[in-house]
Amino acid sequence: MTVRNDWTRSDIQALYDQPFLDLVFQAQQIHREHFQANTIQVSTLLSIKTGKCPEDCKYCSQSVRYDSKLEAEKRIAVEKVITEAKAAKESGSSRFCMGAAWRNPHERDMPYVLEMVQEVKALGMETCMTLGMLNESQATRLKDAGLDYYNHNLDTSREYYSNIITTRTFDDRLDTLDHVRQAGLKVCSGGIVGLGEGKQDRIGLLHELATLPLHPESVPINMLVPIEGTPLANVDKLDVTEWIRTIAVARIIMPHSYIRLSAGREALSDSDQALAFMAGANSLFSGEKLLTTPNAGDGRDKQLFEKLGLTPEKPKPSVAELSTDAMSLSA
Ligand code: SAM
Ligand code: DTB
Ligand code: SF4
Repeated sequence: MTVRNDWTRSDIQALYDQPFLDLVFQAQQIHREHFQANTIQVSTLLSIKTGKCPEDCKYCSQSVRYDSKLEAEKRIAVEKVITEAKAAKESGSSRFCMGAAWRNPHERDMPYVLEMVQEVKALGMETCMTLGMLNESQATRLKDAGLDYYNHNLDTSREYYSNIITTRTFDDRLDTLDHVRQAGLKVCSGGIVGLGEGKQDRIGLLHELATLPLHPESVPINMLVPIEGTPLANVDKLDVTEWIRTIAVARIIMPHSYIRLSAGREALSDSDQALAFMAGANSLFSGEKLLTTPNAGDGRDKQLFEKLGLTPEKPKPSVAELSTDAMSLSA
């Protein structure tokens, strides 16, 4: 099947509206044509600068505008990041994703993040960052330092967007994605469901992602984690089948992309998670914490993987491990 960037909203709506089991079945068939079955990519997140973000994203614990009771922290030391990255690799994670509560990185932050990328990369992990908006030069410097992925979500449909964020526009987000692509970085971009949006907005988000000039290599589909003190704290909970439908449609229309079962997984039963994998999700965040909220945790994931017969994708060997191997070969 060729990759299409010309999906129409009505194509996507027709997929979305199928009987649930037909949709999940079709998604699993497409999944198996493009990916190894029963294999899952595992990423670990770390917040490198927490809280006091000037943006007003209504779902977020880190916005300075809401009283979420989150304790803000200054930039954490690069050595601490490396310790966490090593532990993540040890527990089977292949990608380390570093997030900062910034509108965008300031120039004074660039040496800090560039050093971090170089050091995490040298461990043999894939690197990912999510630092807010990027200009072209910042994207290029991150790429040159060894960054593999940049995460920047569209979050929701263009129509619903201004109900959720007013401090940056939907087009600002598309501009950042363009800078990331132009720099040769891989794109991680998805959104959130359960923000009080309608089905048309979930379809609109999927449509925007699947009609980008190139599909994002990685598509996180988050479910809102309601945060006390934020405007979305008490929004009606979205039925989990709507989340799974969104995942299944993403799998069908972006067949080569990793679809990530992202924030909100902690609240899912093992069988709901199994259904999401059946719908084509093949990536997740491991570890006890996402950026600021609790996550499923390694122990629970290990049991889940064993129960379902899932194998995590292997982390690559580090530069140090490769040179040790080379030395033992030549000895
Ligand atoms: N500050 C940067 C930015 O917004 O680009 C990076 C970090 S931000 C926390 C990354 C993404 O996490 C957001 O775009 C949103 O999709 C997701 N996210 C944040 N808070 C969430 C929540 N409470 N529930 C679900 N997803 C959330
Ligand atoms: C993404 O789409 N989800 C991750 C990652 N990209 C950076 C973040 C989820 C954050 C959930 C709320 C929190 O822990 O603060
Ligand atoms: Fe800031 Fe990112 Fe949270 Fe928005 S999602 S308030 S930009 S940390």
